[in-house]
Amino acid sequence: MAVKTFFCVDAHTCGNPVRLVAGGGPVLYGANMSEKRQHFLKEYDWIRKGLMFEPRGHDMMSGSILYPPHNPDNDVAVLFIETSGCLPMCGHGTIGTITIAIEEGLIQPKIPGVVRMEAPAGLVLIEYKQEGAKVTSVKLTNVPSYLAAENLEVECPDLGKLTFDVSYGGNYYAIVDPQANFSGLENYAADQLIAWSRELRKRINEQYTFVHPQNPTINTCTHILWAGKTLSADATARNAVFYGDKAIDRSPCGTGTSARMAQWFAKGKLKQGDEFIHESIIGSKFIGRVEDVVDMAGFTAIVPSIEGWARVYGYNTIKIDDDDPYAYGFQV
Ligand code: PYC
Repeated sequence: MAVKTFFCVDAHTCGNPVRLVAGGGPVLYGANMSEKRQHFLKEYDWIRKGLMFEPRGHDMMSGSILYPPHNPDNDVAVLFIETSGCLPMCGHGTIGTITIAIEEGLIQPKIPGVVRMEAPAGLVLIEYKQEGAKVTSVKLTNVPSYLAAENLEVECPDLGKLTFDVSYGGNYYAIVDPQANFSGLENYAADQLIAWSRELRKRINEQYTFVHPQNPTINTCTHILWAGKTLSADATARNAVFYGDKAIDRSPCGTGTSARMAQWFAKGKLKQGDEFIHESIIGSKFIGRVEDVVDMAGFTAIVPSIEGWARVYGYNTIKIDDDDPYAYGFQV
């Protein structure tokens, strides 16, 4: 019988959970975070399942584990763990992780106010603001993001044929804009969007292939972004992002916002320097901006930044005991 103990700090980013594993994470091998992510998935996925799924977690749970950077110029390397697996990049996870790590003294950045963070998807540059001990905002400059495909079609249960674009912002997103068979996210129940998303994602990945031009381990459309009308006048757009099997992001979704900005940029609806205020299903907001435009292996990509906030709310020492029939979680 084995019992493993994890020391976690729990927070939320604009409403979506972030559980940072500050103690008990495994030693991983690899020359960078992408290789370490593969090692974790092969040997230690039980940790993710035990900490993310019920009964210790829930459908929306997501978190991270900190590692030393591989390049001494950087401050930290991060593995993201979620109900959906280990994402190459997670925006709300980054904002929460950096807030926790700074407030709890888990990292000491070389330059105060700046963190160079290695994610499996690549290097992410972060600027954060502090008032006393509290981190009040985190702005991350994400990996290059690009529109991968336009005007694809898929048959959706109940709704019929939908047209969608696929865009990359650290993960691949199928973006469903309002159209004849879909009148906007505000007109449907979240449970209904979730049920359709599960089926759509399956069908999209059966019908189409998406492979990151520089990292072939990123090769699936994992998220569905449903678009709709904004709640507040100052928001540019609103989304409901589906991830995992049953989750709709409560935050405006950092990688989803990056993917959507790349889509808008490619369609001429945003230009370099423009701000893009993205609203979540609960009305929380991220401020996005097109910082730069670069060539990424032959694709025109934007370098997006995302700014948001997180609040730390608790300390959680969690045991995973082999003897517990639900040690590795369950899903209903
Ligand atoms: O903020 O990038 C994000 C994210 C991905 C899945 C949930 N949140």
